[in-house]
Amino acid sequence: MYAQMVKSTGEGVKSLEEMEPQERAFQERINADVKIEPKEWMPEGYRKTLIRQISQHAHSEIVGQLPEGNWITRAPTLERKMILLAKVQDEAGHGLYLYCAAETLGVSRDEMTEQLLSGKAKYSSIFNYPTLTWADIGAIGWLVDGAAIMNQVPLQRCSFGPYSRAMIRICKEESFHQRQGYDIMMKLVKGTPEQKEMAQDALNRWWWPSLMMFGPSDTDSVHSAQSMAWGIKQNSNDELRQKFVDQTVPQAEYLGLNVPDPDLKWNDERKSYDFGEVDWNEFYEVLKGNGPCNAERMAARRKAWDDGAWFREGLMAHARKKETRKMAAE
Ligand code: BYC
Repeated sequence: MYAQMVKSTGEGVKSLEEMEPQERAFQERINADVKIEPKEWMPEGYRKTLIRQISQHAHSEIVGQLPEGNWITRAPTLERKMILLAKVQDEAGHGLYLYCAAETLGVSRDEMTEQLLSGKAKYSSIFNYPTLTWADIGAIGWLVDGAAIMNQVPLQRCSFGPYSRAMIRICKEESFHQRQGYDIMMKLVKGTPEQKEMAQDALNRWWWPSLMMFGPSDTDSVHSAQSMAWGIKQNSNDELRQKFVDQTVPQAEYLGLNVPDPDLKWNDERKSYDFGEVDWNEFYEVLKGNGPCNAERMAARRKAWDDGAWFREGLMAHARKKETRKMAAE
């Protein structure tokens, strides 16, 4: 597949013949499924693309703690509270592995944070929506983690070693998260009519934003062709969105809930669902910072960064002291 992509000179992707010898050798290693490690030579564009994607992925994990964290104190039972706490903690862990993977490419964690706080780096659009009821925690686990897994399983085969290895562990944890979300939805649909209504309302609000997580349509995706040629992405945004719809619609049917899309219809010829058009205007508005919670999320991250200043200074002072003692002892 990569070889084909690389041969196609469409969409600005260079063919093997057009490459300088060093770049061609690099591309041939990718085509042969050899992992690229941090200290090896790589084209500057490959490095930049990875820093952009991995850091944005890391920011998403960190910002993603906020909508769910909102329900930790209000989870309906002690067991649900413990599970939610553990899940939110897992997201923090994912953010840390991903920041470490990006650091191997020569960018510091402080620089990445600065890019997030200045608005230069994005994070997933999905986390700019509010969590209004407990059912939203179920819908996030089921749909948001479900979409994340669909996107991230192929990233385990990413050509860059540290990202690929981080994704293996992350995917294991995400599948547990997805099941806990579905479990909350199962409980609600089997509960009172009000609880079932709450589950339906959460599906209504989270369905379309979950489809937006896969990014713009293939015709509008600026990075896909090159990222696929480099083996960073294995599938296009539309391919993964379709797979997600095909996997999730039967799960909604099993729950007895209606997917809020009047155009959703099984296509027997394609053995796949046809579905309605995503509201791309809403997607781009959220990306521009105009979603329901963008300002709140950024304010929370800025506050966390400012409140943590004394701790970062303490750590640095401790490291300097240890270094001085070590040098004195030598
Ligand atoms: N939100 O050319 P395209 C999770 C941006 S799950 C915001 O297709 P690419 C979690 C894109 O960055 C979520 N921005 O780009 C789950 C680009 O802008 P820049 C995180 C988006 O990179 C549960 C522009 O639109 N997952 O963490 O080839 C609990 C053009 O797009 C979005 C990942 O990040 C969006 N939805 O493809 C807790 C997975 N979509 O950068 C946490 C890794 C697109 O040029 N990332 N944009 O300014 C990817 O797989 C890819 O980066 C994407 C986009 C599929 C997201």
